[in-house]
Amino acid sequence: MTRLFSPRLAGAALWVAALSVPAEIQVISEHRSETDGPPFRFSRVPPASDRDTASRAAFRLLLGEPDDNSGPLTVLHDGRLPAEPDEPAANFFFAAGTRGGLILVDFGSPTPLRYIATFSRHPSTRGPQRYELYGATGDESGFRLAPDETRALAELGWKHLASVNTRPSNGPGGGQHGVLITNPVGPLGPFRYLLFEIHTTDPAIPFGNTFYSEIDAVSADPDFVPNPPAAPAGPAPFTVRTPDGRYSFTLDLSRAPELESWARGTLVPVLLEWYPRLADLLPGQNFEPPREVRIVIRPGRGVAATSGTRITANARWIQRELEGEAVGALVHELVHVLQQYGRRPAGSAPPPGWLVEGIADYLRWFVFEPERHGADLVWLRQQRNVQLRHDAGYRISANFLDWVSRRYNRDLIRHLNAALREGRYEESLWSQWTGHTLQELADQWRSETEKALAAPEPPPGPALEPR
Ligand SMILES: [Ca+2]
Ligand SMILES: [Zn+2]
Repeated sequence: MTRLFSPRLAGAALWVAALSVPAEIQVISEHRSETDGPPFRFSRVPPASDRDTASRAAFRLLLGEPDDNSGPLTVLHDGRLPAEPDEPAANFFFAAGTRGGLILVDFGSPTPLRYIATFSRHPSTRGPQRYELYGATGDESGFRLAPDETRALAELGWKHLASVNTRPSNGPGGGQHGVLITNPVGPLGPFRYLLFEIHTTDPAIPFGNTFYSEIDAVSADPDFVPNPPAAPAGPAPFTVRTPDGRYSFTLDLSRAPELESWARGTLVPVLLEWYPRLADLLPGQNFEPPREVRIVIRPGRGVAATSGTRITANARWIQRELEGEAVGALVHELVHVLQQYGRRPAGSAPPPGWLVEGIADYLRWFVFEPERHGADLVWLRQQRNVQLRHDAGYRISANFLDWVSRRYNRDLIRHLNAALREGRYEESLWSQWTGHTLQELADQWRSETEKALAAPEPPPGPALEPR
């Protein structure tokens, strides 16, 4: 665990702050739960703005370690709020297990402010906000931008403006939080700098670092000319629909313009053909497949991830895999959009991860692109020391699911998916579907596959596994 604030620093900052808070400053906070209707509709905190002073300010991280899944600092002043209750990339947040950090906002010159507002959204403990806010012109005597371990911010010329803590007395505080900091008798500042000393909302838990969605600072100057940052250089997001109008896909390549022609020429036809087909393969009682899917391709880490109906993919990885795995990886994510196992009844057991990923890889490697041999015997032969564990996940579990489907029940995936989505999956169902326990199936599959792998490689010819 990284320690960001020495007790002396934090303590001194709070103590000095308590004496110097201007009595006029008001802090208003509002909290909406995800069941309160449209998100971020606060009664006193104004809506987020992309035409405020902060939208063109420079944001800098002075201290703290962002989480691997966090969006960049720019999400804090793009005027956008997350569309999903849990959308890591649309928020900025510090790494799990760390204690927050310091974010500097620089307006370039001293600016009087009508108000400052902060917004956050998370389904659980990372929803509430807890921070100390400071302002400075930069001309204070002894002014220092960044604090050190021995001197409190107030000793470095920073003026404490507000203490914010929106953590409710009961419950984790999931939902949306909005905070308004204002001075009813006049402007705040003028300040050139704002400094957010951000704390975890609960040092006792690893997941206490708030998902911050937006920071607004609105000028008090009636002549302030909003000058929002130039639109991203890349193409504007575009939407395509299946011919029947039933499903739509919005592709955001604004940060990966080099992939636009691949997306339009290669990816889109696959989405339009395969999403409806996969939806038909994963039906359920009273189940409506999501009709609107958003795909964001931007430089990032890893491969791709799905949250609700939003897929995020790493542009750098896609670029390397244009001829390889790029399309298949997105088909795998489409399966996650259709699984919607989050909709199972509250209180039911979470679906085993090996099945979630095994089904996605089964549909990808055995249904969408069997000709690539990415999870079958051809692939297994190329692996060294592969462990034939049915619950290993991804391709190995996909291989197991394919084997059981062909051997015992062509409707296996359909049954499995429905049970997982409806929250009634249990191991005994395997006997019902196949006449064998899961353990028996796993043993049979392993010994048959081992035998096949030990046999001499068949001569190249027609598909090894006709389907
Ligand atoms: Ca934002
Ligand atoms: Zn997956």
